[in-house]
Amino acid sequence: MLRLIVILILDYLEVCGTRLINHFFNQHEWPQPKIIGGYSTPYGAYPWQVELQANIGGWEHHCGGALVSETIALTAAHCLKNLKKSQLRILVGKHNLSKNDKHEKTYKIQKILVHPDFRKDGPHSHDIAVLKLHSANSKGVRFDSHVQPICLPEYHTNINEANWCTVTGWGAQKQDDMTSLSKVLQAASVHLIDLETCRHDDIYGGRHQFILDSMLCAGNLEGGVDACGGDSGGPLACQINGKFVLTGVVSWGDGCGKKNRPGVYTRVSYYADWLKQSIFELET
Ligand code: 4AZ
Repeated sequence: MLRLIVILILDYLEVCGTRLINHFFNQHEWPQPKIIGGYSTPYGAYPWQVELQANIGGWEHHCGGALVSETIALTAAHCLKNLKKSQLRILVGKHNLSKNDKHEKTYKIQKILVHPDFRKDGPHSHDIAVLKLHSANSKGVRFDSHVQPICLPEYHTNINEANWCTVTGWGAQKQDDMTSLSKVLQAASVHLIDLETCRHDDIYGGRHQFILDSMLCAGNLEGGVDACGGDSGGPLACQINGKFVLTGVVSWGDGCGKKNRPGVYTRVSYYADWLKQSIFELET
């Protein structure tokens, strides 16, 4: 009953970046080789996580994404490469890929906006896209205890205020085995790495893709904790002023979990204006 009241209040206030199911990392727990160096999550602890499936001779896991409103999800532009919108669908409330989850719902995609500069400044640049979900009732996704939107940052949001961030996905658990998808949603706690450090010669300096200001590096320079294939498009969520904010979108990296090769994410705050405009355009 109390839970129902909280949901009704959250729905009414359109609060983003909150959750009813908590997930605290126990640093002493033996790390399992998941996401890379992550943990299995409790169902509903990342209620903004969506699964993007592609139909390539049958529906299958393709990428992650993040729900930001009743009708809009964000993902990485590279996840949409060579696919028509009829070959894509979004699942919300997903937890275990080999089961029917209690709160899961599937949506077709009505419209896609890929960032106009995608790949303009290198192979992995401006890797962001906005998806409008198609639903029979025009209201879109119904939020519940296991399905909630994440907040978007403003251009000026100081993401360095976040003391910890979490990347989530069903992606590969071993970097040399891209087929080792996880059944249950995984989460790993990662540090934000400043651009200057990430551009060092022994990290991503002097490589084929320059680290742009529109990118964000996160992980562990020692290696061992990272996103990997199949996590792409999924959220890097940071807690800022008590709310989870979509700080990064899983984009690329040299392998997964390697020393001095952190994960590279699309820096969502950099796109705040484009996102506002695109979401407005798609919602109206
Ligand atoms: C990929 O192939 C991919 N370690 C995603 C994330 C990272 C590397 C590769 C970051 O989708």
